[in-house]
Amino acid sequence: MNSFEDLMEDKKCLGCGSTLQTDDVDKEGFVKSSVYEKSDYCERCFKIMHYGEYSVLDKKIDTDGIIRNINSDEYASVAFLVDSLNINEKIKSYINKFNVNKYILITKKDVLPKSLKEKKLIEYVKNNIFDSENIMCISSIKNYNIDAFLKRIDNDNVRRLYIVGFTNSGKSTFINHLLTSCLKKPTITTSSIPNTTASYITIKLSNKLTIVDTPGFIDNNAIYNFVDYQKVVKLYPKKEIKVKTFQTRSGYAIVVNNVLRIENIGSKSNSISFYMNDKLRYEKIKSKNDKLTILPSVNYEITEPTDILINGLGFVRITKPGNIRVHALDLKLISKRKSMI
Ligand SMILES: Nc1nc2c(ncn2[C@@H]2O[C@H](COP(=O)(O)OP(=O)(O)OP(=O)(O)O)[C@@H](O)[C@H]2O)c(=O)[nH]1
Ligand SMILES: [Mg+2]
Repeated sequence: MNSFEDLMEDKKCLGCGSTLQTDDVDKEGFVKSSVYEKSDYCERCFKIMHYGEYSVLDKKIDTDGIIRNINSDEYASVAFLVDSLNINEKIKSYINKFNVNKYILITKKDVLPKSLKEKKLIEYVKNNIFDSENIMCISSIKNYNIDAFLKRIDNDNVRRLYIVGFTNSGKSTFINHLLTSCLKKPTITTSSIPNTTASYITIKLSNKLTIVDTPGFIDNNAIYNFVDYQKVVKLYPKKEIKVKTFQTRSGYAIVVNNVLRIENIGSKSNSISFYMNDKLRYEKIKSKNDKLTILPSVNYEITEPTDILINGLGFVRITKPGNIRVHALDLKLISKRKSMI
């Protein structure tokens, strides 16, 4: 028979997968001993769910360990979730580390403007990140393509599907949606702060299919490393983006909140389109106005339509050849790619 301690070790938080414990308030899985017996959730999950009070888990996610575990599971398939506003080359090296059957799900399609066609996204991922026929766009919130994906994995006889990807890519929201569609209660904690899921959460979705939620990989170059978490929550779009396009003559700049300044330093006018939260404050100013010039900057020579990515916020499309200067909170946030549009 198990001792009381053994039983205590076995009880897991339904929201984040941590083992519930009553000893250390600063460690994952903490609940007060008075409520341990009746708690299904740790205090952190409870506060996120009921009060919108966020605290970030102080835990280093063992990415290599997760990948190793999955690769050594002979029944494993992987769905690698990629946030549609944050498709960058870094993802490629992570996907390549999995040597099991793989699917790429481009998430949060509902936040993309309708003008950005799904075909373009899939083509971009296929040509630049992972050359496969197993790439789909989904939206958990709008129930888009979820049934089609379930049908696909059923046809492929997938038995254990690990949901992996960077933090905030929408893994737990996706699983909650699967639970709802199977008439089960959506139990997993979700939030737009990093590291919401702390450990594996295994859910038997049907007799044939088990789903495993995993802690998201941390990207040291993403916006949540540079802005406090309460602000991160506000920066990310919640609804379909209305693209903000500015015809910008040479000697003008666009400033977005206190985060980003994009300046036309070329000789000709350019068209600058923001694929990010349209509720942020966008201001067109003359270059001589020094707003945000205190932030570090990088110059880009644009020779073809280009997207400048601001990791975790979205991207800015520069349409015409020219020269652009970008000031940002940190230059690690910034990268560029050939425009996917
Ligand atoms: N608009 C929209 N938002 C989504 C969708 N899926 C997830 N989100 C939001 O994205 C944020 C992150 O979602 P989570 O499901 O917690 O992400 P995760 O990948 O499980 O994150 P970690 O557990 O930290 O690895 C939350 O604010 C969700 O509401 C979607 O389909 N559409
Ligand atoms: Mg999660």
